Amino acid sequence: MRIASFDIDAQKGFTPLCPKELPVAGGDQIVTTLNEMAKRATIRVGSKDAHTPKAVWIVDKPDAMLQPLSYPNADLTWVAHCIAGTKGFELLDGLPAVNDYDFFVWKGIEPDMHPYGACYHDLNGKLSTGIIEFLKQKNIQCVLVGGLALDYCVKNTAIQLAKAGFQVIVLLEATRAIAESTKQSSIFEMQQSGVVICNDIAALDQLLIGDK
Ligand code: VGL
Repeated sequence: MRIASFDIDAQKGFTPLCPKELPVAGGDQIVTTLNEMAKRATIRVGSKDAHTPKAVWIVDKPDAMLQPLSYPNADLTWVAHCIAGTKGFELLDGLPAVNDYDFFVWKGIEPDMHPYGACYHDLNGKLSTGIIEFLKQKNIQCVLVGGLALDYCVKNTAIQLAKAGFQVIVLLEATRAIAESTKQSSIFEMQQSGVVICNDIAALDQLLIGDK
């Protein structure tokens, strides 16, 4: 089977290293597992949030977050995170340099577009980032998924990939959720879309052996 490994938004802005951004508990502890995951794949791809300080969805305080907006492609308010050129924009230490990935997506560059999934620049699955086309061109059948955060960008990317026809495996040890409640509902939603949820590398290896 042709396997790709996808590091979704594995950026410092989603970890306690950047407490003023969107610090996901344990977000900085996924690097070893992401690197192990990539050893099971022939192709490694990644994405980053690449936001502008002028984005329309930025609010100053965490308690003003998650308020609905009426922009077609920016649905909620968030505190500033992963602003291009800042520490929060950097990949976690221990991951490859961006240039060493086989394909890379920068998303959320437009001030009024805040996509979650890494496969499309908009919220409606219209404007491709090119990742699906790249994976298909490389004859990839299965995509291993990890990164940050499970309940937003990882979930949406996994579902987009499943809809595009890939077998998708989300490795829980390689991701962390912003909140426990949305973690459980996200796992359910992904499973409803045919995504396989796997706890750790040992379980992933069992699954991959079974698929051979
Ligand atoms: C994300 C919330 C806001 C994510 C991005 O990468 O999961 N979550 N922006």
